[in-house]
Amino acid sequence: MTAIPQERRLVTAVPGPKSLELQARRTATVAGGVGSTMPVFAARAGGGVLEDVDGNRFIDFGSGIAVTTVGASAEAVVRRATAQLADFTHTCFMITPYEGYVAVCEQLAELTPGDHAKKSALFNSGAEAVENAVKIARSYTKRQAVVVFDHGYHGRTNLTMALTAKNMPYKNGFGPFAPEIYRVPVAYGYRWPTGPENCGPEASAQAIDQISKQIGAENVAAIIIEPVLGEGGFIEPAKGFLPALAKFAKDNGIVFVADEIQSGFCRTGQWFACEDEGIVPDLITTAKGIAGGLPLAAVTGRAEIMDAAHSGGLGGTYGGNPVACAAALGSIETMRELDLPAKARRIEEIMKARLATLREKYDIVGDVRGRGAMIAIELVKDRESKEPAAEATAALAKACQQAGLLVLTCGTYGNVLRFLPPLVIGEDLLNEGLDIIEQAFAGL
Ligand code: PLZ
Repeated sequence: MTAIPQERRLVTAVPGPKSLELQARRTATVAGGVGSTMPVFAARAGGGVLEDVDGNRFIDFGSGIAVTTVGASAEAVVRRATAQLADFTHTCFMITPYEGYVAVCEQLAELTPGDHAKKSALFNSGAEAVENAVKIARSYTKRQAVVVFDHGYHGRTNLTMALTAKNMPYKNGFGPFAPEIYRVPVAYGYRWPTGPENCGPEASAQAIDQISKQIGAENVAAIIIEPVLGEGGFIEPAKGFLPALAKFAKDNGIVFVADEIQSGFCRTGQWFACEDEGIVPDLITTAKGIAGGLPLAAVTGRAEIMDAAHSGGLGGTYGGNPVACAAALGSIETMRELDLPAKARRIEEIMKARLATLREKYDIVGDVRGRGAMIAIELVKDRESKEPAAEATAALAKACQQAGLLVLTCGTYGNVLRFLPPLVIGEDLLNEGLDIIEQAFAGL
């Protein structure tokens, strides 16, 4: 699978001298608005390990934000992408099409929920896929309004900034934003005022009431939701919420869009997270895990909706690039061969058991949640007030990184530690990563 030894190894301070040198070059030439979580520069990566330019090896609990699900250099991805590179790098599908694009659309039709006729269009990034889902839904419904949710994240382009909930760092100072976007409550069980058990029905009633009274269902083109909210804090909408919204959409001729850019492609222990409650979305947006690290994104959905946009209305120079399509076919082949949904469920079992002990031991752990290999801890100053503990979260992430474990944070309040290991990570490394997390809590 990979030439990199699957072991953690620290041989210099973090960051080491070579990373520091590159950091100086970067500061001089890379725009300040582009941030990085880790102060080290990558040299190679594979399996569950990322090696930096100084030879330090980190256990990877980030997967480049849920992208390298099959590892950063999966054999089938490298093999197929390499062969495609040698054949041709680009023709532009809008000029002279090629088989790889069609083959990826066939895979998407087969793998996404529902047995209706499906079609897809391919793009470069998640944000671009979401933008196109909006275009397609508006064409189909001849309506304009788009409904999104508290804590939702959908990208950084102009339209998707408007769809994204959190101001800093995504939107601040970057307006004006696109019109006809409306935000309604989401079923955030841990923070629901009347408790998690009431959250699903109450939140869906509130959301539906707001849509009906403030927008008018007949004006709504699309409802867009992440079946597990990612950047907003790994929030699993309380049970019943997604089915209620999907039914409301169906009853009112609204296109129901599942944004599975982060949660899709085996990450949550199923091929797609919306399968958990049997949701069959009208459209589904995918990216990240689909192509093992190459830039590819898709909108997949009911054939009649996907065909609503006029011929030539959808596209882009690079959308469905042949090398990215070859990588996607390699990535999907790997997911099937290694049964990665099962691997994600095993990762959940191991992580949840160990994180439950952390919750017993430390009051700062307010909630442990997530599914598959999309697991998070929400940190609070005390369990009664649930005041977010953002500083402790940042300190814990830093302590883990210093000890050789790459972890990420997220959440509207910046108080969520999130874990997104590659699904091919070995159990020894997974447990060693969890040891480091335990040590970081002990050292708080
Ligand atoms: N929809 C659900 O998670 C990307 C963003 C990181 P792009 N999430 C990581 C950052 O700070 O930019 C994402 C997502 C969901 C859409 C997107 C956007 O995907 O490929 O980053 O455009």
